Amino acid sequence: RAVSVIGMGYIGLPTCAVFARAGLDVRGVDVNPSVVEKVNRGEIHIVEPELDGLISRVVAEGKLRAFGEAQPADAHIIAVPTPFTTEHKADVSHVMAAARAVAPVLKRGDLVVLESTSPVGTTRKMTMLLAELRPDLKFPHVNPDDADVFVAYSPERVLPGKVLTELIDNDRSIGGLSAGSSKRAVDLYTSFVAGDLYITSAESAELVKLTENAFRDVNIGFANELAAVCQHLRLNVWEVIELANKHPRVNILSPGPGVGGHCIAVDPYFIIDAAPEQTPMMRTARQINSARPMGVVQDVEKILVPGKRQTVACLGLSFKPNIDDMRESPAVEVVRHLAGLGGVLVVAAEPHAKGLPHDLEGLGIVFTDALDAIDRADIVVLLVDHRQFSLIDPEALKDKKLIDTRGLWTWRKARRTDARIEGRNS
Ligand code: SAJ
Repeated sequence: RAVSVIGMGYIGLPTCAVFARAGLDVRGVDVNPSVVEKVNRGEIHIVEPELDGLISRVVAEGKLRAFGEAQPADAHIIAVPTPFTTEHKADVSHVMAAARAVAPVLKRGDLVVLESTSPVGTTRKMTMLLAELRPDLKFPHVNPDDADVFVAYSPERVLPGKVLTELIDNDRSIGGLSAGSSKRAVDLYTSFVAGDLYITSAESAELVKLTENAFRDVNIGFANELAAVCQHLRLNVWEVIELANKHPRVNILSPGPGVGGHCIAVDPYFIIDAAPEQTPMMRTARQINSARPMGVVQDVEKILVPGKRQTVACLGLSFKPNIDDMRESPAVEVVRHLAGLGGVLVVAAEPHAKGLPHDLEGLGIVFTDALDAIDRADIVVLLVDHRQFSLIDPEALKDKKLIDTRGLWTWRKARRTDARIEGRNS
């Protein structure tokens, strides 16, 4: 069985790897020639634990080959980005371009699966485009029981940094445009997925994916609102959350300097755009979370001594802990604004990077290691809860003004270990 994966990015490339490991003949396709060359050399262009070893093995075994153009196959998986425009609308042009590329190589009996996070209705629209380009084939959006080509939507839901395990273990929803399409997609994913597969409609599967990330955004928004409440009432939000979470049906997420990454801060807009009147809560969560980086900057401004030149150490630049990805990072946004404040020297540390990201270059920011940054600082702002930072000796922080946006140190200081009276279950 041959499967072609269009788009060899953060999702497409690991997907190629697991299909190839399962014994399928995999043809990876990408518009970027350097990605194609790299993969064919058995190398990878993204950072993901254990992916490099697996790719070099399946390429060496001849199970994965990369191409610049769409290839004939029995199944075609589309895993291209769906960014959003400045008006917060989904840009599905890459999906449609991938469909245009696949259309000429489609043959009777083929399966097309869209995996890209997409607004509700995209799978159907993509199928209409395919049908327009290939009038000689019958597609399932017209007559589900009489189709030559099968089409389904099946979103990925993997966590960057754990992609290879989550691809295998997570359950998946499969939304076929027909019962036959769902069945074909189930057969395909069964080759490597150990989790359960749930069949639904394409539209429901599209909304399920968006809902997962919107749910997380709304819940992080709740945590950030609670942090503002606690700041107002001079209470420790980390203690309040930890104690509230002792309730068996309460599970509050963590406040922070904002929501970064390429999914959670984007996907809610796809729902908001489709149902603007029905989504005041998702919109508010987006506003709360997007305002967080400036909130941190204001917290720093409040403790600056007027008229005195001060050094602010910023610890962490990535968008979440223990990874190196600094794109769409709220920490980077905080650092950029702090560097623009008069009388402030910003020293930044990111243990997972060798230097500043491009968008922070030329702003007079000093890049150094965490201990040196702390040593030089009047104010220390913790922006990412990297494991390394939790090991910093509190002595080093003794004389510094601290803003701990992730509760890595503050909670420890405030923790009243003697206030726990053990119950019979302990
Ligand atoms: N964050 C908080 N507080 C929290 C949890 C996260 O402020 O309690 C922040 C993080 O620091 C980060 C951002 O939110 O800046 C997003 O991080 P994340 O770890 O929650 O999620 P992502 O973006 O790495 O991956 C998400 C996952 N979705 C869900 O957990 C519902 C992943 O499973 C999806 O596959 C991925 O989006 C995607 O591709 O859609």
